[in-house]
Amino acid sequence: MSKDTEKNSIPSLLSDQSWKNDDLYRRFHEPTYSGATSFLRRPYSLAYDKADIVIAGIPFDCATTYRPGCRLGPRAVRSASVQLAELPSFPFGFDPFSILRVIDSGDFILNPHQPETIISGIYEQSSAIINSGASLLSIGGDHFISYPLLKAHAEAFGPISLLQFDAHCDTWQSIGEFDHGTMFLRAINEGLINVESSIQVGLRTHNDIDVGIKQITSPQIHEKGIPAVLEQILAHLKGNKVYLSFDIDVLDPAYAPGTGTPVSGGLASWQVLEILRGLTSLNMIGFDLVEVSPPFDHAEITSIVAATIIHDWICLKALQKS
Ligand SMILES: [Mn+2]
Repeated sequence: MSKDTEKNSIPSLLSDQSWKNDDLYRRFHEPTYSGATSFLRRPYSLAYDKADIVIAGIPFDCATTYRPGCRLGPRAVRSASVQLAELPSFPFGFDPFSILRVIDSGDFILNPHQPETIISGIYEQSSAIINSGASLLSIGGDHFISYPLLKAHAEAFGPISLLQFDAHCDTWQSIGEFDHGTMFLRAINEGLINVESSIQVGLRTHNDIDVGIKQITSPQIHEKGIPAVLEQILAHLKGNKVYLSFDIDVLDPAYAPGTGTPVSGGLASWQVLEILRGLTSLNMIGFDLVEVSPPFDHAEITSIVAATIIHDWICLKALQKS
């Protein structure tokens, strides 16, 4: 083939890289509307020890207090991630998968009809990934899943600094085993979290119990602006092993309607992304994004922002490695 013909030829269409691509540093263009979806089209694999980041869906929503549905979150977020898998990342301008090996390990196997197996099920499946040396990136599921995830991370890394984005503090007193508004109090009582070096961002609900975690509310973010808030977060977490737990309801319901316990007055998508993109200097050892409830979503608004937040977190990790 002559050079000219080569230049003008249309590249052959490929598809289904989620199961046909066996090179973790490679990705190819495929139609956004077709093919089996994995998160960002990353190959499905259980070879944890060959990966820098392992993505796992945790489709559990039996601890919700209001609207259920986030057991369908992992599937919806994977589906919404297709557009982000198409081009080099924005605003970073590079391909994170030329730097990091990222696999999608599918969903954790959990039996909601045997609730007594849920905590150990999440703990054991997440420990297997963490102990392989890879970072675990979990897609919920309701926020309760953070409790067994923190348990697994604290066992591997010691007590952790929690960076929590949320409309709710989730440190209320529990009235039962499974409650997505109480698991951080439980984690504190069990010594999984280092209270003095943890921080909650975007809160806009009240709790009579002050557990001692530093808080930045949504109104404070609106008033002070992003640079001032970022400065506080970075100063508080500097040098620590940070676990990022991101409840999508930190966003205002206008930006994330598809969630179980929406609260007005929250953050806009751009505010959240600006804060997140400023966290490059943090040592983030693990990450969960929770509470996306597709039955209450419209036009994939919530799933798209959730996929973007996760995508940007992967880019931060890539920036740190490059
Ligand atoms: Mn929460």
